[in-house]
Amino acid sequence: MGFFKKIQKAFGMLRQEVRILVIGLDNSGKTTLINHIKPSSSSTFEVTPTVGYNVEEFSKNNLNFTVFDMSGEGRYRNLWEHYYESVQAIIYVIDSTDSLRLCVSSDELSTLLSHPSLSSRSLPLLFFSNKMDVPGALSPVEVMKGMELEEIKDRPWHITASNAITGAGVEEGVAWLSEKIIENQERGGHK
Ligand SMILES: Nc1nc2c(ncn2[C@@H]2O[C@H](COP(=O)(O)OP(=O)(O)O)[C@@H](O)[C@H]2O)c(=O)[nH]1
Ligand SMILES: [Mg+2]
Repeated sequence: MGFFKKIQKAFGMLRQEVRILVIGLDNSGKTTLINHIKPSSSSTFEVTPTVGYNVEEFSKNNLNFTVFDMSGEGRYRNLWEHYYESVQAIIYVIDSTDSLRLCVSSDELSTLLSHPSLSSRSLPLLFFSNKMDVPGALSPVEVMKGMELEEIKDRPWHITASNAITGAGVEEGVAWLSEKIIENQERGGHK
């Protein structure tokens, strides 16, 4: 079974549309990851209206993925904030070889989670500690510490190492996420 089919099967219990936001700093591996997840037949929509702002989207049946680059400057933040209300889960991609920008990524995460549309909802958060194949990459535990993920106590989160090029780790992460989305919808999605 193809990966996308498996995702759809995992989400098959849901009648509602599922929107997943894929976010993280530029160069973390989001586009590569999403290209790995999406079925080859799906229509993809990509716009790059201006340098520093990039959005990609694909949907098939009732599964929708939206990908944003965080510029680290917040200049374009208002362009994606309106998506927050309609998402059921967030995939946060971290370049585990980029230890220099780990604190930037951590700050962006804090800003994201304190947004009014997200702070009152217990959306599951999946972290990919990506580029695990690169020698010298931080381990998921090191990324977890650097990102201060243990401070997140009010929503389910999970971190897993991934290689977005081969897809290693992606399936495990998405399986965890689909389970949490289903649990959340059964509870009504509130804290
Ligand atoms: N070695 C390795 N390279 C990766 C991995 N994921 C992404 N890349 C590379 O990192 C660069 C940035 O990836 P991209 O998906 O464009 O990042 P985005 O800016 O977050 O969309 C590209 O050259 C990718 O080929 C990975 O898991 N391992
Ligand atoms: Mg990209």
